[in-house]
This record gives sequence, C-alpha cells and structure tokens, in this order.
Amino acid sequence: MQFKKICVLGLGYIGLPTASTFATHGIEVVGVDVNRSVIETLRNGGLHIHEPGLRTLVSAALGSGKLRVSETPEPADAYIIAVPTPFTADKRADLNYVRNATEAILPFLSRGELIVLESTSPPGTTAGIVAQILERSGLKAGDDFHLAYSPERVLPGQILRELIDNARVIGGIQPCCAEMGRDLYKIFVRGDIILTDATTAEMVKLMENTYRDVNIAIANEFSRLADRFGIDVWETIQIANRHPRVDILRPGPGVGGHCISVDPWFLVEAAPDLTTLIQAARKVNDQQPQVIVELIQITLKEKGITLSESKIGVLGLTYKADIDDTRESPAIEICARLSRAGASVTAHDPYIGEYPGEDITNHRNLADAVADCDLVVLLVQHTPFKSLVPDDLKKMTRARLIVDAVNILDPGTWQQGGFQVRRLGVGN
Ligand code: SAJ
Repeated sequence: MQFKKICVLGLGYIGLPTASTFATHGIEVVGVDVNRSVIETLRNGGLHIHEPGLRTLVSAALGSGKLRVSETPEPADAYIIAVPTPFTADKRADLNYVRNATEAILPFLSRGELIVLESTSPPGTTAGIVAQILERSGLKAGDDFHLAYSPERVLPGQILRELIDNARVIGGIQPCCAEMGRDLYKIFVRGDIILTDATTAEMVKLMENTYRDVNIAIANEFSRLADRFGIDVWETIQIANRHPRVDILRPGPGVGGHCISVDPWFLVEAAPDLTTLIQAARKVNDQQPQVIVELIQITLKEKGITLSESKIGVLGLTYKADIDDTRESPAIEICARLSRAGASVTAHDPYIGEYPGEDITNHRNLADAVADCDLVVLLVQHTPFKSLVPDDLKKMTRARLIVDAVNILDPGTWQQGGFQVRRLGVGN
C-alpha cells in the first residue's frame, strides 16, 4: 500500500517524534492530542516535552507543512495509537486512553486501512479490546482492515536515534496486517523489522522491561548483601562482570520512569499465580528508596543528629541521569519520605524547573540548595554532578556528610577533601 496520509494519536514522548519523523520523510501526517494545551503549545512553536534534538525535528516537520496538529483525527491511510497506559492505584493497566483513542478512529475507519497500537499493553489487548471496538464499524479486523501491534522500544534521552536504528517488532492479528505494518515503518526504520503476531509483540515488550527490572532488583539485593558483609558492591560487580557470561546492572535508589516500574505489573495482573519472581523483583526495587532513607538516617545518627531535626540537601530529582522526567522517580519518593519523617529538604536538579509537588523547593543553584544543610545526598548521576570537587562544595555548605546512592563520587578524593562519604552497598 502507498501511504499518503497518516494520523498519529497521542503526541507524547513517542507519538510526537514518530509523527515528526514520518513527516520529515515526506508523508502527510496529522498529529492528534486530546490535550488542548499540547496542541496550542505546538502551534505556537513551543514544545511540551524535552528530548535531545526533538525541537529541531518538530520545527522541520511543522515548517515543511507535512505535519499538522489537531484535537481530532481525520481520515487517513494508517492510524498509529501512541497514548499512555498508566496503572491504577491497585497496579492494574489503565486502558482508558487506548479505548478512547480507538473509539476516536472509529468514525473514519474504511476498508483496507491500517491501525497500529504502539502503547504498552497487557497481552491480548490488540486482538481483543482494540479489534472489538474497531469492529463496531461493521468491518472485520484482518479481513476488511489491517490491525497490528508495534511496541516502541526507544530509550528516553536517545529517542530520535533509536526510533530509526532499533530493530522494530510488528505483530499482526493476521500475517497480512504485520506485512502492511512493515510497509509503513520501513519508510524510516533502518533497523531490522521483525514480523510476528500481535500478542507475541505485546509480550516481547513486557518481557524486555520486566527482564531489566528483575536484573536491577538482583543488583539492588547484591548491594544489601555487600553492605551486610562489609564489602564494596561496586568493586564486586566490576570483578564479577569480567566473567564472559555475567553482566550485573547498577544498584541505585530504585527504579523509576513510566516503563520499567510499571510494565511488569501488566504481567502480574494477567497471571498473578505465575509471576512470583517478577513480583519479588518489584518489591525489592520499590523498597530501595527506604534503603536510602535509612542510609541517611544512620549517617546522621553517627553525628548525633536525628532525621526529624535534620536538614538534607538533595542532588538530583529525575528518574535517571541527564533527562527532565520525574515520573515515578525514586528521588521524589525519597524526598517525600524524608519530609514525612520531619527532615527539612532542599533540592537541586539542573534539568527541571519546579519541584513536582508541594513543600520542597528545587533551587536553580546548587549552592542555594545545600547552603544550610547537615547532609548532602546524591540521587541521580547527572553529568554536571560528576565535575563536583570537594573544595567547591565546601564553600557552598557547612555539611561534611555525604550519602552517594549512585556511586558518582570518588570516595578517596572526597575523604581527603574533608568529607565523610557513605556509599550505597559499601559496608563500613
Ligand atoms: N536503573 C538502575 N540500574 C541500572 C539501570 C537502570 O537502577 O543498572 C534505573 C534507572 O535509574 C531508572 C530505571 O532503572 O530509574 C529505568 O531506567 P532505564 O534506563 O533502564 O530505562 P527507561 O525506563 O528509561 O527505558 C526503558 C528501556 N527498556 C529497556 O532497556 C529494556 C527502553 O528501551 C524502553 O523503550 C522504555 O523503557 C519504554 O518506553 O518502555
């Protein structure tokens, strides 16, 4: 099929780069978002999300006239659904955005067209929920129109490159649907395109992120063991990783972001009786913010300071290094726990503006965040923090206690520089 016009529903971290990339490859694209402020921001030349290179790409797409943005879909040859699938308070997939986007396509659906779901979804969503909604048109999925699932697999911070270079999985509800999906994505994808069925493609996505979650959990558990045994987990991991078949990930303050801390729950929800390991890994990673709070508490106690009367300077609030995203961020969870325990918290994250909540201020200047505190805690490996030196920090704060949850500081240098540094996973 020749794709002349496509409609991308959802203009977030995935939908906007995808719509813009199709447009810069010469396809007419209508980018749809139900959030009016997103549409207005884009129409006024602004951008509601931060991702390296995205501003240039979106400007080129809009400037060429190939990308238009709108609050409602239009007839098109293909529709791509890239809306969020958050989870509810009881950790079940909230498919309302997927349902609403699918229903929005319904009035325009015609014979021969292609619909692709990209949103992370529990196994069976495409062949079940999405197909059922679209078949209200009187057309049969697979026979009269094409329906496929193709997960996004791009890493925040590297989205534009990975969108094009990563291998792409396309699962059709019939083989012809996957083939039509391949024809669409090969417009810009340079990586391999792998065809399969829709439910396998949904499972691939969930397995990838769950695999990473479980591997981070074992690294976190190793850090607790190293602490108990009085050894250095970072050195231990480095040596273990010299084994040709071992690749242990990094312990840290926990797992954040909208993907890895969420997606494993979709498998737990679908099969609670078969997911013992996955549930245990989630529990380990979710406990990690409390582990850091306790590390802070012990460090303060050695100096006779209680957590409830302490002042803590927090460096880093995002869910990982060098991005502006605070969704499910363990650093935010740690700040909240410290606050609840009575500590006074001041923060500095150079990548974000306001602190996403009340009570705590994100200071533009590192010096302002640490000026009057008893202890400084490093929660994210942001590049600017790597160039911190003891002499500079000494001038900014009276604090001489540091908790390093991400192994960013060289302990020898900082100890010589007059600081007491306690690192995660390093028994004292
Ligand atoms: N983390 C650790 N230790 C590590 C690696 C990560 O504690 O060794 C933490 C990070 O600090 C962060 C969280 O895990 O809080 C997740 O970060 P990440 O870089 O592992 O992953 P995301 O969520 O930014 O992106 C993931 C990617 N999936 C995989 O690597 C399998 C990406 O390819 C997916 O497209 C994305 O999820 C998604 O949208 O699903």
